[in-house]
Formats: sequence, structure tokens, C-alpha cells
Amino acid sequence: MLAIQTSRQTSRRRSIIGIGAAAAVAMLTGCMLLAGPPRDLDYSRTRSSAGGLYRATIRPQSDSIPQGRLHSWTLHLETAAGVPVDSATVAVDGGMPQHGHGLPTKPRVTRTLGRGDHLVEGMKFNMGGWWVVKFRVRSAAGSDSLVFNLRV
Ligand SMILES: [Cu+2]
Repeated sequence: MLAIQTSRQTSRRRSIIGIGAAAAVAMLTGCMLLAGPPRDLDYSRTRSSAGGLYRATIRPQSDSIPQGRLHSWTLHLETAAGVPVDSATVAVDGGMPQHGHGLPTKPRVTRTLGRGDHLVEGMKFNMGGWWVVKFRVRSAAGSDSLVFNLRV
């Protein structure tokens, strides 16, 4: 009986050490692995800009967003009235809101593909979870920003 109790205490102590190590790793990587994303997040791939000037659709290379691999997106941009926007300055930003870190790369629009499509190169998500990607758009239609939620 005494032997069983001792081994139980030892295993409990071991699991506490395990949790401590996991927390230390989480702190080192700057990530709170235990917090889940808000339940009511909108993961739509087509969204309106904050000020209502634009509507945009993101099209990652494949349907699912890869983790840890550099890839490209197509960003389709149009005005609220549905007119494709080809001539625009687009800045890309993003990160993991619950981890307090940004994107591991500096993605940018490298090419206009026509009909409102723009090639976004340098996309990379180095861990699973909730990411946001923001586009700041400036064109003849005005300046506005779009935010997309992603589940990686
Ligand atoms: Cu993270």
C-alpha cells in the first residue's frame, strides 16, 4: 500500500514538472497554447473593408492554408459597387492576436494579374491557430483596410 502511494506521488510530481516545462516552452516561443480563439470569428474569404469602400476575396494557392510553408495568394479587389480594382497600392500585415506576434515573413503584392486580381507572395504561417491578415488598400477609390481571419 505504502509503495503504491509513493509511486503515485512520484508520477504526480513528474506530471507537474511536465506542465512546467510545457509552459516554459510556450513562453519562450511567445505563444499561449492554451487559449482558444473567440467562437464567433468570421472566417469568410470574401469581406468588405472597414470603411465600406472595397470588397475583397482571398484565394490561397490551395484550399487549405499550409503551415510552415512559403506560398502565394491571389487577392481579388473590387469597389463596393463591384468594379475590379487593378491599380492600387496594397500593404500586407498580420499576426496571431492571442500570441502577440506578427507574420514571420513580409508578404507583399508583387504583381497585378488583371480583372482586380493581385498576386501576394511571401505568405507563411509558422504555427497552427488563429491568424489575421490585414490589407491596407489605396487607390483612386480611396484608402481603406480589410481584415481576414484564418484557421491554420
Ligand atoms: Cu503564435
